[in-house]
Amino acid sequence: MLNQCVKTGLTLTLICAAFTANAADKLPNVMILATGGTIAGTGATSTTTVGYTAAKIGVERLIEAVPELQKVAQVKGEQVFQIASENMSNEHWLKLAKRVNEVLKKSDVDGVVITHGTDTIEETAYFLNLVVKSKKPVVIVGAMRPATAISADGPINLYNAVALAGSKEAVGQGVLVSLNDEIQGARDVTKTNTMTGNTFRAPELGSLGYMVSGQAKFYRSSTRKHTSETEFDISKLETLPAVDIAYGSANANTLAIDAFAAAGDVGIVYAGTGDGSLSTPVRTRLTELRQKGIHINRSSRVGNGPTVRGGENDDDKTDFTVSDTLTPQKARILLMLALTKTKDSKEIQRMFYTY
Ligand code: DAS
Repeated sequence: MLNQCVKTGLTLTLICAAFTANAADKLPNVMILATGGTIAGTGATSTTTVGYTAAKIGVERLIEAVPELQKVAQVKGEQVFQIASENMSNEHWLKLAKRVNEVLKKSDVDGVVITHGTDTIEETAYFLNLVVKSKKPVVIVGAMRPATAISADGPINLYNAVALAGSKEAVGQGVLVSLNDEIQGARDVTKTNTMTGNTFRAPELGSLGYMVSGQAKFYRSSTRKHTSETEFDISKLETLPAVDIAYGSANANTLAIDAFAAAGDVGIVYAGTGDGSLSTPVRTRLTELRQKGIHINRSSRVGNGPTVRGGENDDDKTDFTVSDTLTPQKARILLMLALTKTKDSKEIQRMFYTY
């Protein structure tokens, strides 16, 4: 009798093990590329939610801290950088994008998650949205509280990001940003609050959907080209064209744009007031710089609504382009990539209406 029980027990164990192994085989394979930020941050106390140190915890510890990840994907981790994202540079982006494209080419990778600081997450997301050559999901995730804080949001954000990156629903949706149970598109997402958990919004154009108990629920898709439809190729680039942003205000002068020109910039994005308005001295100087060959993109500091061609400036006459609804920080990204392809203003403007 005892023998029979032992045999039955063993058989059941083997069946369960086979089931578990079989179920694990059915889970998507998700690669986590870690770059730093608050999600990997540590604070002096469990109530320290600002004034902590970002980029301290390695990717393996981030994964260990969320054992539930194993229920939604087969996860591997790689530490690409360990930086606070205010230090993200064009060179970091090129290295990260090349690694993402390399990983996504692997047949045993179904999606990628990038852990990232929240300060420039929207910029990295948009850059990757324009240079990743795959329909496979790429989800960028951060946290507004350090890993050491009470109710740290990193673990649930990481769980949602891995579930989203392994989901069929996210395929072909472009690069996504997911925090706070929301799914945001790379083109329109921006950080709207310096401190709170719901900071990532697409203020008027809206999020794409929600993460509901680890399930991706999409209600919208981006209308602009991205990822597998992009015309940009960074695979052979070691640097990006020098493009900087000048910020408009009352009493605006030309000191910043003069400095950019003197430094050899090939493009300047001007974050104008209102609909990309330029003070007279700024307009005069930007027109002169355009005539010297520097590409000028008129954007707006407002944060919502399109900067419209011919609205506050005769862009045909000055040969400027406009950023449409892109924020200045995203217009810089598109202008840099555009200048790797063309110096023709009409072609550049087409790109701003395409991506
Ligand atoms: N300094 C911020 C950054 O790394 C911390 C964060 O919010 O992630 O972007």
